Amino acid sequence: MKRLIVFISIFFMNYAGVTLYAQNSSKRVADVETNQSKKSVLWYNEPAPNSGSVSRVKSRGFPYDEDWERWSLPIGNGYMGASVFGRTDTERIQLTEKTLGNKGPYNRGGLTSFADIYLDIHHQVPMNYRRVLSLDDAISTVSYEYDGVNYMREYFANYPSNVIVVKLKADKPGKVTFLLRPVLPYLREYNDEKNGRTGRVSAQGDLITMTGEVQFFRLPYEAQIKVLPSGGMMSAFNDADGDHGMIQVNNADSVVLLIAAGTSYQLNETLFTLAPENKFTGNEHPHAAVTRRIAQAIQKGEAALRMEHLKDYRELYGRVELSLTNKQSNIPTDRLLLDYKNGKEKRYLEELLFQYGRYLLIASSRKGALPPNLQGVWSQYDYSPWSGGYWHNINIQMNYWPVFNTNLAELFESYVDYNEAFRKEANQKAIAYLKKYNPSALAADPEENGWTIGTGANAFAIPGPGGHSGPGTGGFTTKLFWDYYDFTRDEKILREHTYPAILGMSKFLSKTLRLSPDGFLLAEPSASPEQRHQGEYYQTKGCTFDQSMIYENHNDVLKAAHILKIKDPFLRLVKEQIGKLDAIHIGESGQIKEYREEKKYSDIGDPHHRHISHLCALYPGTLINGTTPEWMKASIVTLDNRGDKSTGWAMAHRLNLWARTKDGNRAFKLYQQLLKTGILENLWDVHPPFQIDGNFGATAGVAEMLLQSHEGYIEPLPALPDAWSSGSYKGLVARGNFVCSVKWSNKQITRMQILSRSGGECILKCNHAGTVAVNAEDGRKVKVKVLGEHLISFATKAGGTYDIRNL
Ligand code: FUC
Repeated sequence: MKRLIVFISIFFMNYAGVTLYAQNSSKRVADVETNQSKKSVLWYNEPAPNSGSVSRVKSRGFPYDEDWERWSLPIGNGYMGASVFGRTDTERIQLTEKTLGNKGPYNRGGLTSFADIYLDIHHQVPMNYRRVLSLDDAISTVSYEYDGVNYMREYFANYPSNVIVVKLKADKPGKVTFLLRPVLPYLREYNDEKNGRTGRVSAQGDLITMTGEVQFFRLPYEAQIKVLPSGGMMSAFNDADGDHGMIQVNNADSVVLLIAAGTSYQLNETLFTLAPENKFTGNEHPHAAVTRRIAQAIQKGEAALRMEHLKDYRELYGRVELSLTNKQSNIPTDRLLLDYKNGKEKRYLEELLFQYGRYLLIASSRKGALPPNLQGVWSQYDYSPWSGGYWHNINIQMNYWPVFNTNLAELFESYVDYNEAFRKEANQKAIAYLKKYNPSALAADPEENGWTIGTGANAFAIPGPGGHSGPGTGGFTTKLFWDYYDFTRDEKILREHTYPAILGMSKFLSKTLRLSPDGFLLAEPSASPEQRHQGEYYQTKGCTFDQSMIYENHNDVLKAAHILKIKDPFLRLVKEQIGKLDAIHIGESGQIKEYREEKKYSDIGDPHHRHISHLCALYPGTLINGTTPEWMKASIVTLDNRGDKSTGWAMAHRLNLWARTKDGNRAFKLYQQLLKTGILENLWDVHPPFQIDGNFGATAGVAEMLLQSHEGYIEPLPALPDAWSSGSYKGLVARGNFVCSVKWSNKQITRMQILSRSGGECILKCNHAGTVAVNAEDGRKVKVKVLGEHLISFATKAGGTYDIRNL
């Protein structure tokens, strides 16, 4: 790693720099690109607007509050998220904790907002206002001048200590004065609808405690805010009922707030099997754990917490750099986006959105916490859209599409833990499904039926497949488990996580197939996610989505068994079945058919449906690839017919698909379209409403344009658009655990470096195999084998770095 860093410091000189928080004038600044040390920042010269009450607008039946969705800035540590509004009159920090659930929109539980933390500051017309979210540091700041004093606030979410830290300071002593006034939202008496929530806020000394219970799950929750002022006076107030505690701070030099929240939720397999009111019975009340976290944070102190946060965060975030321009735009992010929409494109914004996906993933996917849901770890709503769930017909998969290739593999552990916890219930779902649809295939030994998953899962319950999305949703999910191994090449991961997941899935999927009169094995019933025909969800036999996802999973099982040297008679069946899946068909329009019974494109279903599930075999699957040129051509016909216009995540899927066709300009068009039509001022992606999958899919898509490795070799710059004719990246990961850094100019690679983290043979696509030179870090020439006109290979040592020229 050290060696890589040395290389990078030569290679990417323009990244060195210092953190500065320029006090820009809130007056309109000229749009000048500077080439001072580039930072990745979102910034605004106004606080988030305040248009009054929340949830006035609806989108797809769900609340859509523009102030929150478009303008608040998110920080998070996997467990908790905070949306910061940056206001100077009354600041609002909206707090989400992933395990706080209520009845939700479907009576199956769902994410709900934890609290709103208000700070009454009463600074009405500030000067030189600026609020920033630094992606380099995962710190948000607010700074302004008021009445001759410069004020500054800093917000960060520390993962190792699981606390959110807010610091308020001024450049003159005794000037920090505010009322801390947290509010618990959506409180209701317990009632027959079971949507009650109790809660009280009490203040004592320097501590505010928010505690209560959610009726639906009888789920206790608690948050604490510790107030640590330097100088000044502080007093705690409570109303007559003792339900609305507040703390007034007067004339302090600076103040630190430490925020910790938790519930009695514990991720384990029994929670998925129990009735809502019993899921958390007997679990420890969160009071002790929250108190402990606050006590530990006090002991560490703000400066140490900040250092701990930076060390933890930068180690992950700093692994990847992308440079499409040397210049940093100096206009606020909302104007940058607006300009972009009006055709004034800035490469800087394209870089920023890419890195933002990585930022959001680090902020919402950490070991020990639940995986990122449809809103990541940020929801201000009573009932979050689609319950803030883990939708398995594309959304949760897309959340993790950038995790491996953008060098964040360990963030996937939070999904692994969740998936393994629901596996027992998922086995029950598999049994129920087979009993209903294919009883003769049901195995007597319950375990032999494997596991399955349907679309609308969340932190509290999982469904089986059926209805609008077929059993292939399981194979779609397990692709992540295969990639988890394929990118890390960690045999422990393969043995302990990947193989059990994909084997169990094959066991289930193998029993969903029936022999057709022409000798093929077809999933029955089968449904291409959410596609409708004549107003109804369309059900059939052997649609391309189901067949291809079964193929992918079966194929991965065979590869894994081979590596692990596993002999199991079941594998023979898997091999036999693969030969009869007959997944991909080309239709009369030259398209990849969505259904076997389809002739011309869109005989069946909505021609422009947002889901394009029959191309999951192209991405994230690999059944359609460069060695199947006819299918590739047909995929392009399908993509063209489906059209580029769609909702947030759906554009992101198209972006990845176009990248796989190696058409850089078309992929770029999708990226631009996503930026222009699917991105809000705070760079969150909208379906609408806000749905974070599109952010993650966009980041994955950019990585897929710059590096591919699914065809048995590493291909640097497989889909480079003309607009990115020169640039560089550092730290993207290829299958085989090769960390790749590339510099190019005029669309030609000038230099490539590969760190081999796991050793093994490195196969590389190049322009002229004969001219390629590879050197190890000690300068030694490495023997290169020419495998073809455009393919070379060389042996690598684990930990070795290789410099490649004349590609
Ligand atoms: C999938 C999509 C919907 C929505 C939901 C959360 O089912 O088809 O449009 O994004 O997930």
